[in-house]
Amino acid sequence: MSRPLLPIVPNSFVMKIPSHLSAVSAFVAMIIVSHSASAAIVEDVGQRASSDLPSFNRIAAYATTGAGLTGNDHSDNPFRTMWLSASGDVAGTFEIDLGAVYSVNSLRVWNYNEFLAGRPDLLLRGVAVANIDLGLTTDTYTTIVANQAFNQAPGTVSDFSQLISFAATPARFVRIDIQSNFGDPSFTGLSEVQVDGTFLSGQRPIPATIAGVSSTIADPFDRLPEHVIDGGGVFARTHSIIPDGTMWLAAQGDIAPTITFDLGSTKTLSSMMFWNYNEFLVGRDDLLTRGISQADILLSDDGITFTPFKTDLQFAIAPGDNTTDFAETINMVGATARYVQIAVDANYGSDFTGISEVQFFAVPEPSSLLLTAVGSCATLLAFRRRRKFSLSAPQKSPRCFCEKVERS
Ligand SMILES: [Ca+2]
Ligand SMILES: [Ca+2]
Ligand SMILES: [Ca+2]
Repeated sequence: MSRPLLPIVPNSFVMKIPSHLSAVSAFVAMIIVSHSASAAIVEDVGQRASSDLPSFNRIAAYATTGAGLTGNDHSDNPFRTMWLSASGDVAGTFEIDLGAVYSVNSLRVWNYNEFLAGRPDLLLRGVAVANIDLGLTTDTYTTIVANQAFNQAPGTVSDFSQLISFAATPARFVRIDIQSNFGDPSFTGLSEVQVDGTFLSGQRPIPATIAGVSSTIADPFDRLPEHVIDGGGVFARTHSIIPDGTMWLAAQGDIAPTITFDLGSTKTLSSMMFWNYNEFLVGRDDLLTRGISQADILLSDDGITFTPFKTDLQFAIAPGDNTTDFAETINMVGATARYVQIAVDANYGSDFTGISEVQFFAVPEPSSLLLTAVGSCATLLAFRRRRKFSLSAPQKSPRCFCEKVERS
């Protein structure tokens, strides 16, 4: 619901804006005030860890999707609620992909909180010291907080969260670079991490919920349809190969299932991003044939009556690794609806069918476009004016909506 905010104009720029631009800067200032930058928890983030413990249902996704949280109290049962490293990876990394650039100003961390009677040593698996790194890309991490001390979890169901604040920094990626745990020789884990920030730029998916599915495989599998919209398994346009906690799988035999998404209210869409079913086990390439080969997309305003929007769309089989960008972009221009349904025609040959992740993107609101344009133009004009006085050689400047905005 929150609006995209203006790009931050550094103080040095604002100070040097020539007087004839004062009207523009005043307008920008007014907008900044009227849309005051209230930071909020970034929802549905992607994540990855240097290793996971899927055989014990302790994967990175369970530490960012809210699993185990009731309000701010976190469960003391790690089953499907916490992340734990593989054995031996005691000083690894835990990374979060915000999906867009935010001005990030704090993390809220719930340390590893596994409780068993007579086993207080399990709490030694918590992160003791870590660097907090931020980056616009995963190649440009900068350490924002070095050697941050983490609080050990109490082993009780309670709010034991720790707020780690720092100077607001533009970033898409957050890395907890673990230096040590509290002494466990084999494992390190976390219960939950939330990132607080203010949206700056990029494409954010529309928050969605699941309105319905034709079927879902039952326990002991955790392949609920929610895992295709909660960011579980997504990282920089790749997706995890671990299905439980990150993918949806329909029940055996329901090879042409339907899954229906609720966008909360009627939205004018621009695109849909789709990651096919990506489960991989050595010697089991057949698991990838659970992916969708062909499907229709239908739209509805009431969730009852659906109208075909795309028919017989083709989808690629997933790569079965967690390093390939295999996101497929479907053009949704012309679609205005609250509900979107994927109705599968066929999969790649399995008696199961599933999906890893789906994201929907809206056409930006006109007001947002204007705000972005005005903000960009103010920055650019200030920059151009400064260069006019400071640089001898004229250079081409990128064009934007400046002319239109100046006239309006
Ligand atoms: Ca959790
Ligand atoms: Ca997923
Ligand atoms: Ca069809």
